[in-house]
Order: sequence, then C-alpha cells, then structure tokens
Amino acid sequence: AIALLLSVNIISAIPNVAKAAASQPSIFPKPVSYTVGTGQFLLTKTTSIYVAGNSAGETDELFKNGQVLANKLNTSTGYRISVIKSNNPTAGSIYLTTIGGNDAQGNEGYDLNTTSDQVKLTANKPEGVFRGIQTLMQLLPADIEKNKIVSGVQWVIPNSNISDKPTYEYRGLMLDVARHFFPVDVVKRQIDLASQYKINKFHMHLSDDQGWRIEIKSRPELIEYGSKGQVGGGPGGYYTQEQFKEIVNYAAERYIEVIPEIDMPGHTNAALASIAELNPDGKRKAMRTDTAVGYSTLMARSEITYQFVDDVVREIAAISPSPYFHLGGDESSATTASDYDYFIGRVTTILDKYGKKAVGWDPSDTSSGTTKDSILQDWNCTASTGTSAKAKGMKVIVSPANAYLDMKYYNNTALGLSWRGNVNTSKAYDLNPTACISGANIYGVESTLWSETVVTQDNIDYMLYPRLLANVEVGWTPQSNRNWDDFKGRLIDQTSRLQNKGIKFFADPVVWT
Ligand code: TNX
Repeated sequence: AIALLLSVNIISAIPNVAKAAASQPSIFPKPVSYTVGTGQFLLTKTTSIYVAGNSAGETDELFKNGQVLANKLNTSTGYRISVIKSNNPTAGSIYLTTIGGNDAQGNEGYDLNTTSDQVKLTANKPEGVFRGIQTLMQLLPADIEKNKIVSGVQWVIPNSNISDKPTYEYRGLMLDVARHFFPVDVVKRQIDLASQYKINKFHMHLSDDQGWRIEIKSRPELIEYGSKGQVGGGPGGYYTQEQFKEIVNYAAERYIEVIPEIDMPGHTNAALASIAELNPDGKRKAMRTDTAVGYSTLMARSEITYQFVDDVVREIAAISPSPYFHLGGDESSATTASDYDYFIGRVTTILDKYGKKAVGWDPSDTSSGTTKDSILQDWNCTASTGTSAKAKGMKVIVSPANAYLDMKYYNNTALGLSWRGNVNTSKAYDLNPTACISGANIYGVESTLWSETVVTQDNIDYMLYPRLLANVEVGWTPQSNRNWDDFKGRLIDQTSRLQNKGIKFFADPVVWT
C-alpha cells in the first residue's frame, strides 16, 4: 500500500518542465572541463561507430563498448547504426579509440571532442571510453533515453571539447539485499542506471540478521532456513551462485566491480538461525523480522566458526573476481572487544588465503589483525574513527550521513529511517570526503542504501534519485568545480531525461520548487 501511494505521489509531484532548453547539455557528474563551440554534429541513419585500439584485444573490447552505444542509439532513433573496426573513420562518424590516449587519463579519463564532422572519444583505456560514452549520451537530446523509437527528433550533439577524469578512484553504491531481497532483474537495472553516472563499484550487502542471500553449496542450511524471511515478514529470497555470476558479469560489462559483503561477527542472526553448531547452545536461533541491531554474534573463540567462514569465503571468492571481500564488522555490540579484535584478524587471514583483501566498516581498522592492505569503510566520520586506518596507511572509503540514502529526505518522507537525520538532495551534495576524515588515503565515496524500509524497485528509485547524482559528483568532480546552484540547475534540466529512463525519482522541493 505504501508503494502504491508513493508511486501516485511521485507522478503528481513531478512538475511540468516545459521550459526552454538549457544553453548547453547538463552532464552528471560534471566533467572536469567542458567548452562549447559553435555548430553541431548531426547523428543520422548513415552514421557509423568506428573503433580502434592499440592492440587487437583492445579493439575487440572497444567493439563491445561500441555495441553498447549502438544499441542505446538504435533503440530510440530507430536507426541501424553499426560498429566498424578501423582506425580510419569516415566523415560523419563516431570514433571510439585508445590510440592517442595518454597515461594522465588513467583508467577512466577520456577526451570527447565533437565537431560537425566527427565525434571523437579518446581514452587511455577502454574503460575510459565506456565512461565517456555515458557523457556522449547526455549530450544528445533527452529523447535518446526513451525505450522506444522517437521520430521527428534532430539528433544533434553541440560541438564541444570535454576533457574529464575522476577525482576519486572508488565511486560506489551499496545495496542491502538482506533486509529486503531484490530479484536479479531489479539489481541489474540499478547497476545499469548507476553506470550511466560513472559509478564503478557495486557493493552487495548479502547477509544480515534478517536474511542470508547467497547460495553456499557446502552449507545448504543457509538457504533452507536463512534465506526465508525479511524485515516485516515475507518470503525473502536468495541468489544462486549462477545468478551471482550473472550479476557480476552484467556489472563487468559496464566496468563496475561487484564487492560481496558477508557481515560478521555481528549481523549474523540469519546464519545462526540456519546452522545449529554456530550457536553456544547448539540450537538454531529463530529468524527475525524486526530491525534491531547489535544482538547477534558468531563465536569468536570457536574453530567451528572459522570452518564456516572458510566455506563461505572459499565459495564466494571462487565466483567473485573482485580483489576485495567485505567482512562487515559493524555494530558488533554482542561481541567483546577482545573477541572482535581476534575475529577480524582471523577472517582477514582466511580472506588472504583465498586471495582477497578485506574491506570492513569501522571499527574494523582497530583490530590488530587488520593490515595496511585492508580497506576501511568509514561510516561514522567522527574524530575517533579511522585513526587506526591512518596509522596503518589503509585506504579509506567514506560513507557519511550525506551518503546514507536510506535516510528520509524530510520528516514527512514516507520511506526511510531518520537516526542520522534527514538527507535532502542539498545535504547529499554537501559532502566533502576530507571533512569525513582528514589526513587519510581516501579511496573514494560510497552511497549506501540499507533496505529496512525499501521494498520495491520504485522504492529504490525514490531513495536513490536524485540523491545518488549528488553523491556521484562528490566522487568524480573536483571539489573546487562543485557548486550547489550549478548542480541544481543541471538537475532541473535533467528532469525529462530521468523520466525517459523510467526512474521514479523523488521531485525534491529543494531542487524542483
Ligand atoms: C547502520 S552503518 C547499519 C545498518 C543499518 C543502517 C540503517 C552500518 C555499517 N550498519 O545495519 O541498516 O544503520 O541506516
């Protein structure tokens, strides 16, 4: 009923945006440099996409990127634009290349130069070309985002020079699939949308007190019991290993790395409810559907626990190409400090055995077993958090309140929690990683969508959009280039584009007044 009410609200809340087109297309996240010339490139049914790399392998990879672009263009233009492997593009074409790319562009930087004759996208790596394609799409009229053929549109790209690369290497989105389970298609859709804003990490919170969401073949009880349930009651669900691989591959096609999380030693009631021997009394706990935290723990001084962790890590490591594995480590109030210290060290050793580096919420950095190769995800952002990470030289991902996209926008927002305060779009934009933690090796920013109150696909859209756009700009655009009024203006210009993508966003009055 909440979902239904909301979707009605959303539709009626979207203002009429029949307004003059912006003088230049609005791009999210804002590029490092963007100069508009005069004239324009016209995309027609005879346009082709040329691709050429520095090696045959790179050309093959660029060919796939070209096909992604061609598919998107063809869907709304109705053209049959094709991709051609050649470093000799004809006039009137789009040219995607790594030839002439340079090291300063890194993995993700690109130059996008548009003249009336050609759209040329040059990057050091195919990944940079993929990021640049997201910008190219945003230079075209908003109708390009429609999922059906739109006729009568002049498909123009204003002549311009864009030179761009990210400020932070890690720009993540976390989805909690434990409190509420989301089917593969729903997850894929969010990955695709996020990729359009140059997100490059997708963190899946795969287990918590209320549910275990990934098949572990050596421990079938986790699915038999632990996957069945969710906050507020309901069926829950899980991903088979094949489905997890499908998500990983789908993300990889978009140059997004999936980072799996098994939250330990707290947030483990679903595991304790599945496997009797993990409990001190040898009895399975009851599944829980409430939202309390801090009551569950694995037994830190029992080898049975580490056999379990070994099984889980081994099986997930085998299907997860990411060098990282998130071990959780948050809110372990039912674990003593010394047990916590010991547990994090033991799990870090198991991860190392399977070739994975540990990512953990604070205070996992405080464990004596955490190494400089571990990564801290700092969510508290207080003066005392992250001090061990800094001392050890660990990389730090910041997720302060401004990136807690499970918070309400306003007191009257129907969805969301409020323990960290309200987070409207302006607050989501007003995030400076160095203000979360100073003097640290900041890896990047991650937006978190915990799902205690988030049940449907529309609910996800509503909580993520437009706030995710605010967060991604923090991760991508230099702080000195960022400005709320400019962001707000671009966001208003994006309204029809968001609608065309089918995103059921919240028309936050701080933007759309
Ligand atoms: C705290 S922040 C949690 C999650 C909750 C979230 C709700 C953190 C690492 N843990 O278990 O879902 O708050 O906002």
